[in-house]
Amino acid sequence: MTILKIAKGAIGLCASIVLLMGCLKEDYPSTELFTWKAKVDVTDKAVLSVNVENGAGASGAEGSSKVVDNNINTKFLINPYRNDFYMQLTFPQPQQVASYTLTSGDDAPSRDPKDWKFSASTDGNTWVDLDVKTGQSFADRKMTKTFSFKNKEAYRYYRISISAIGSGSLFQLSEWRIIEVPEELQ
Ligand SMILES: [Ca+2]
Repeated sequence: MTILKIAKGAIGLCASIVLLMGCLKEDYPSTELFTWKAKVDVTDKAVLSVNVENGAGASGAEGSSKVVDNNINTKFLINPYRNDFYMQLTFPQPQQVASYTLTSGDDAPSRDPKDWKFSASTDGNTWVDLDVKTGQSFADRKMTKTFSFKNKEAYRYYRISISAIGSGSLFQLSEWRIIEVPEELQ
């Protein structure tokens, strides 16, 4: 009797698992299957440049290279910060982008970016604002926040211009990543 109960229980459990697996199956769009693709971090395809560098240079311990090294434990720091400060990613070919992430530094929240605009350009001269943010804050250290917008155009140049920080004269950021997002996922 007990064995029968266990066997029934096992069959019931298996049925539940099969049902659950079915429910958890990823839900692909029923149309346009051939154009469907996941969001892709494309930061590594681009070359970073900044208009204010760390005193020890781009490859220094807290140089600009640390903001795109895909490691939240390293950071880019500038001293002093200027309100015309920007970071730019230049792609070899036009690249569609509709999302970016910012990861706060490991200490001193006052150094976090507060106001900024994310803009794009086809020629490096004429810029289009894709996202503008003001009064932002990061509630935690090494915290990654994602910002998304609609954009189906491909540009070679992307720039984030940081016009205000929390307070004080230092700016720091652990990571800036930019993400390709197909129009159907925006
Ligand atoms: Ca980093």
